[in-house]
Amino acid sequence: MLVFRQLFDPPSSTYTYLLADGDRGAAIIIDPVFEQVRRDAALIEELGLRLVFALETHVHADHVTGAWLLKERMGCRIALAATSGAAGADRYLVQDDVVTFGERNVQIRQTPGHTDGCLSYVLDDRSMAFTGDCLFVRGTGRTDFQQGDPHAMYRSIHEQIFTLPDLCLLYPAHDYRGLTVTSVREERRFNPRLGGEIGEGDFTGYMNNLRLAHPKKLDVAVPANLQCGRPENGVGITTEPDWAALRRRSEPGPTATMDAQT
Ligand SMILES: N[C@@H](CCC(=O)N[C@@H](CS)C(=O)NCC(=O)O)C(=O)O
Ligand SMILES: [Fe+2]
Repeated sequence: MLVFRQLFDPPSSTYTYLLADGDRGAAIIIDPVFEQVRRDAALIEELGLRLVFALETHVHADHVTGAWLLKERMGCRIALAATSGAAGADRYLVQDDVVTFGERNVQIRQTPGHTDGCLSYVLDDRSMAFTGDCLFVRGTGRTDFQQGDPHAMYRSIHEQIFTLPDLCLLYPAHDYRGLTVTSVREERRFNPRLGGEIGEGDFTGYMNNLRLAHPKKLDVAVPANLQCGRPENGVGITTEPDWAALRRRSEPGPTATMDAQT
């Protein structure tokens, strides 16, 4: 049985994905967010899973990854693209590599365009793919910084994503309007930037005129993510809350009480 959870970080509109082989207990997490590590670790523990890999779709510019912190807490390994330029990973991935969790796996497709080191992860049965900041629901990632290249993105989408089965579900790294998932067939038909008969010239013209403001966290996020989210000298970021954890004193029921742990 496949365990699948789509998690959300509201400040950065980032989706994090948890996938596991429910029978073997082995799990991977794609694009964890630093500030959400406590939530994600609690979920992994509650579900009785063992996190084997934290995977990045790319070096993010808008939030700090939770990969390093998850490795500290849960002993997982970190993997991202060989072309990412990031230090501190345990494995550097290239086209057609396979990351295994239990008896399941994801296969790597290089999908540059938003950055040089963008990867998409395709589930073994090709029923789902995680497209990072390459293809969004009815949109795409931007191509105006971090080695962005709309020509490369156009080729990545057509050659690496639109060649997946029509019904393959596509899960992006962000959505800014509340949409959660799409499919190859939907995006081929309805994506306003490259659906239907839209050619490379129209796509690149559109992308070169987006004029978006830079992400607010760009200056902090990129250097941190080039170290897989490891704080400078491995210290300096508080990971524990400054409030007391709750501990149940009796079984749930009308008389159950919850006390602050001291
Ligand atoms: N306002 C957001 C911007 C986030 C942003 O630029 N996101 C990138 C992905 S890292 C993107 O491709 N955005 C596409 C878009 O906003 O259309 C922030 O400050 O963080
Ligand atoms: Fe990004």
